[in-house]
Amino acid sequence: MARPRAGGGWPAIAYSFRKAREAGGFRKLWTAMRSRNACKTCAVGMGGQRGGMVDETGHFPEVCKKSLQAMVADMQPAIPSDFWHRRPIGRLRQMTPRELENAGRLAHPILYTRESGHYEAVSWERALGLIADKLKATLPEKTFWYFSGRSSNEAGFLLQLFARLYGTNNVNNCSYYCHQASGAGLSSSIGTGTATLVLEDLDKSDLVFLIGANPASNHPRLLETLRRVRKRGGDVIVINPLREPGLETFHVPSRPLSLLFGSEIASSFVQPHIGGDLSLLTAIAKRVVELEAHEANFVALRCAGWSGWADALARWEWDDLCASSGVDFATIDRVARRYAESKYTVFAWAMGITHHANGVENVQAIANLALLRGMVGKPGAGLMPIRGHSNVQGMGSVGVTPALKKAVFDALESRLDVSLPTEVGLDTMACMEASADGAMKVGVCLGGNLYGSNPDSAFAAAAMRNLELSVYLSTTLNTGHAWGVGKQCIILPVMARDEEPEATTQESMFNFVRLSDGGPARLDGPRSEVQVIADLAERVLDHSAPVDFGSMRSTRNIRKHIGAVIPGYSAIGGIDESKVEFQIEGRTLHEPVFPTEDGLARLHVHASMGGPPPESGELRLMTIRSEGQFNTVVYEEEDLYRGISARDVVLLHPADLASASLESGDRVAVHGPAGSMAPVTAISFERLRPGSAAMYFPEANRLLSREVDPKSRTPAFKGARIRLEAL
Ligand SMILES: Nc1nc2c(c(=O)[nH]1)N[C@H]1C(S)=C(S)[C@@H](COP(=O)(O)OP(=O)(O)OC[C@H]3O[C@@H](n4cnc5c(=O)[nH]c(N)nc54)[C@H](O)[C@@H]3O)O[C@H]1N2
Ligand SMILES: Nc1nc2c(c(=O)[nH]1)N[C@H]1C(S)=C(S)[C@@H](COP(=O)(O)OP(=O)(O)OC[C@H]3O[C@@H](n4cnc5c(=O)[nH]c(N)nc54)[C@H](O)[C@@H]3O)O[C@H]1N2
Ligand SMILES: [Mo]
Repeated sequence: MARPRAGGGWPAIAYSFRKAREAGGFRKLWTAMRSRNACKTCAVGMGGQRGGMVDETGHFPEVCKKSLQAMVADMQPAIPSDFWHRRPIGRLRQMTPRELENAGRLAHPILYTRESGHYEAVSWERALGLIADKLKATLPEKTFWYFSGRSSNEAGFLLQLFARLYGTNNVNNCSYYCHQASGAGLSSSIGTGTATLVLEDLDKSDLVFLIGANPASNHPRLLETLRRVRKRGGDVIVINPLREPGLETFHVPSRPLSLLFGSEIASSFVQPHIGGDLSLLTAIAKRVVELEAHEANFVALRCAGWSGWADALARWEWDDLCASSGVDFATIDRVARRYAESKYTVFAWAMGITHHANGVENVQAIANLALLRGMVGKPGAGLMPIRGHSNVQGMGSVGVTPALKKAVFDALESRLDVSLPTEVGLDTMACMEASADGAMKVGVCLGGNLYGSNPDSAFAAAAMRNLELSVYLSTTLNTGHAWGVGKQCIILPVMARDEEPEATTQESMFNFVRLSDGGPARLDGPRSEVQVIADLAERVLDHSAPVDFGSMRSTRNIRKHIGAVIPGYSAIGGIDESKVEFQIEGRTLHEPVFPTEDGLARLHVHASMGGPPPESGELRLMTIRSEGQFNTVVYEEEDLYRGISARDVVLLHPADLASASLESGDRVAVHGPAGSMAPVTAISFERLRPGSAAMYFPEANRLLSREVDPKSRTPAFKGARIRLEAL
């Protein structure tokens, strides 16, 4: 039985002390945490030149467990060189994500060959030589380049440039498995793909919609901001099939009263079906119009498509909207009335919205609802995708996408006097499918865990097994290094951002660019990411490239290029002298003029309201993160706030347990579209809405199909249907 508890508080603090011991003392960890580097975990953004644990409004200390975990992981000693013989690949595959992460830091290049069956330490010279020879002997279109969001803007920019000069646009990042639907949806609505507001705007808002997000675990620093909204008399309406305990009450560690007594975060919870958001958001909009609470001038003068959308809203039947959203009319009416009263509303969302086959439509529906009352294009209100990795947004900005924006493409070609490939590049899932078809020979991954983050794990392993060479630039071991390996696999150990010899930059979800100073190397072996990329580029492009990659070992030189070619980034060119961090130009929308061709926002009409209802015996499944993990890296088996002590579980509403004649604790087999998992413990979780089941990512990826949203190519990680079988 689950025993949920409030979020944050003493357990988080006690945990800090435990972690400090592991890191070799509180002072050592404190110094590391306070160094002038951007926080390594989520994209709320922390640290940089204001010092660690300081947010964009200057609040200090802002701490979260995950940032401590990430830091302590980087402070581990090196994996000993005899480790690899003791652990052939078969053994590595038996290790849990946690054991792999705790094995230590990668400190020397390692080479795996299928014949030998294990990794072995090799010299940098040999590793880089092997990779360069292989790339030279391979057609560029038979390679792909995947980037996680942990690396710097400089490393991202350099590696995508190298890949394109080598000859391919198969360049993509983890955003395709994350917020791509937000970028695509927002661009189609308002002409820009990122947050329209800054952190300070939240301090002016009187209402926040928090949709499909669990920031208590995943963006804990936002909880202090939400606490302030509530304290000022504002409301936080949470839309989530699961009433997250951490969003009910959160003990903000940096606020003594909150720490002792806890702060209420959610004013109310609305629990749609998994995937019911499009209907729910449409229904709220319909009700706002019925109440005549929309901003008639705004939708008429600042938006295109008002009359078409108004007609569509009028046509939707209440019964259909309530049935497909799973929310009753009284609740929709209450939410619409509260929204109608608000002067400044912020709409924030995360993976509960994007991880669906209609993710883009979900995001458009959020934008529609915000535009309906003129909540985009003024201070204190706006649209706020809660981004994942600490620099995933920067990766997109600096060109880590299959297609470069035309302005960037032109500027790069003319500044560097090069011609770049124009073939259509493949997104992340397309690269995996091409690998499965045998059309890919080499995959290069800058960080991340492409295997672990993929739906349909058996497919992902088979796809990567087809590669002749897989290459990783990584800091620690993960399941991808065990399962996501080609005939040969080379792992190059790199430095974390606070070990880099030179400064690097990162972009937060509020479009704020931070400067990280770097710091002393903790270990002998790992190299700077940009140094490794420059070395490789020089070898592969045989010094014949028009670009001087040698000079790009210095991040300062890379920044000059970024400043010259990336829109809104010009201030980065002088940041080494000025040390002034900056807001990217043209992103924050405090005026209702939109960066579309005609300056108008677009209201979108949606023909259908998501997929069909589940068949009898089926449940909707969402795969979620626990408090104790960061993506595919699991730090603890326990999910503290939800009160779940193991990960091989399926959470079910008591009514669903009863109708399957099960009791909490029973063992079941879970059958999904791509595979089955057994045994799994069924757990009664009354905070879920009936008909919905929840399981943990990445384990549950074994079940999920490769269905993607056709408009953003994001997998439906939260849109699966499962059946249970009693064991
Ligand atoms: N501690 C920690 N922090 C992290 C991460 C981590 O793994 N651990 N990962 C980072 C990354 S890369 C990302 S992208 C973010 C992820 O941050 P989140 O998006 O908050 O994480 P998830 O757990 O994937 O899902 C969030 C919520 O969506 C709800 N949900 C699922 N399906 C639906 C639905 O159909 N509708 C609605 N309305 N809600 C739904 C779930 O109940 C859950 O509460 O966090 C970042 N920060
Ligand atoms: N079922 C299901 N699947 C999902 C999701 C879900 O909710 N459900 N979420 C999706 C989402 S939102 C995302 S973002 C993806 C995650 O996708 P990824 O970003 O690919 O995966 P991570 O687990 O975050 O990658 C962690 C690894 O990055 C490496 N690393 C850490 N720091 C650094 C660094 O400074 N430099 C370098 N070079 N490497 C570093 C370490 O080796 C670590 O093991 O998963 C997706 N998959
Ligand atoms: Mo993510």
